[in-house]
Amino acid sequence: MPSQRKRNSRMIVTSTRRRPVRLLTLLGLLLGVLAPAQAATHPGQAALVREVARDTGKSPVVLNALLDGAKKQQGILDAISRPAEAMPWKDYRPIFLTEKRIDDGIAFYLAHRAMLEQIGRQYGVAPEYLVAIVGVETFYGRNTGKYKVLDALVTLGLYYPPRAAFFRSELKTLLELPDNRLAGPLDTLTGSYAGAQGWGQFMPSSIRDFAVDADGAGRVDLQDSLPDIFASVANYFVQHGWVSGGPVAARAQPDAAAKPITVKDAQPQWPLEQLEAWGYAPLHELDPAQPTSLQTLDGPNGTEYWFTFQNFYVITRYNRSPLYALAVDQLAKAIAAGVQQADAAR
Ligand SMILES: [Ca+2]
Repeated sequence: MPSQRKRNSRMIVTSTRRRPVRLLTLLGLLLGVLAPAQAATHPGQAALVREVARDTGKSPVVLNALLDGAKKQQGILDAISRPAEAMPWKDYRPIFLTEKRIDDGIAFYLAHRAMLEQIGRQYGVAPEYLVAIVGVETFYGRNTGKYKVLDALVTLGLYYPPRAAFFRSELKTLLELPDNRLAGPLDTLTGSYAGAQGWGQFMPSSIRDFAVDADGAGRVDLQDSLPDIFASVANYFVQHGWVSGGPVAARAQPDAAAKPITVKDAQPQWPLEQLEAWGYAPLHELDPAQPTSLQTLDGPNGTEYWFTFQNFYVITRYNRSPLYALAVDQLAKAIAAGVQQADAAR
């Protein structure tokens, strides 16, 4: 078989030519040091290295070595080119609102309660929302991503024209981050195919702008430090306008003559009483002056209408999808209810 012959010949080559190969590698490294521009492995690498070196004073040799070690991965290009899932709420909700995800969230909350509630008080964000975010993003840290972050951002920033501006900027930010803002050496970091890292799936610019060293160890570690992970999510919320104690979403009941409403994003744009005047009634008492928006979703038992508020909008700053924000809200409420039940049973 051809493949067998190929394997045999490769074995011979590697065993007899080991030394010359190493010498060549050494020579290559030496040439790389003498002429870093010629060492560029990726299109646009030389310009990127020049910019990062200029803006940070980092060594072009070190930057080139990092980028030379990064690989363009076809799997990453395939993953990002898949059509966005335009999934109805009735199919989206069951993915995240599973018994296991709720139970694990309750157990996680109870196991780390003091830390979570301390961070919740400090930032003014109810801790169940912090737990729900990492529950939806990574199943409480279990699936933080298997791709090398450097590969992901090199692939999308240098080989994917449709979103190159965004991902090249994230790649540049990654290279510019001080070592103590990262969970480990840059070439060892793993994350999603889009280069998001840690339990909360932070992009490099979010690490730069919103990540917090909450445990005081002198390093931001969104992979292994629970205080850093939860304080960083809380800080992200606060910096995007989270209202402490404010509502997120509440079911709305339309009357037969309710005015149809479509919104372009989840930003609250009417006082609740305006939506009431248009035929949407809250199921529970709510502040009629509360700035509100409305989501119309395709639920398991027909159309669902939801009043959404400022904090819902903040969750859509984490992920644009209103379905995501509603799933986080419902998971958070289920976790909070479970914790209350556990308390009552004691
Ligand atoms: Ca830390």
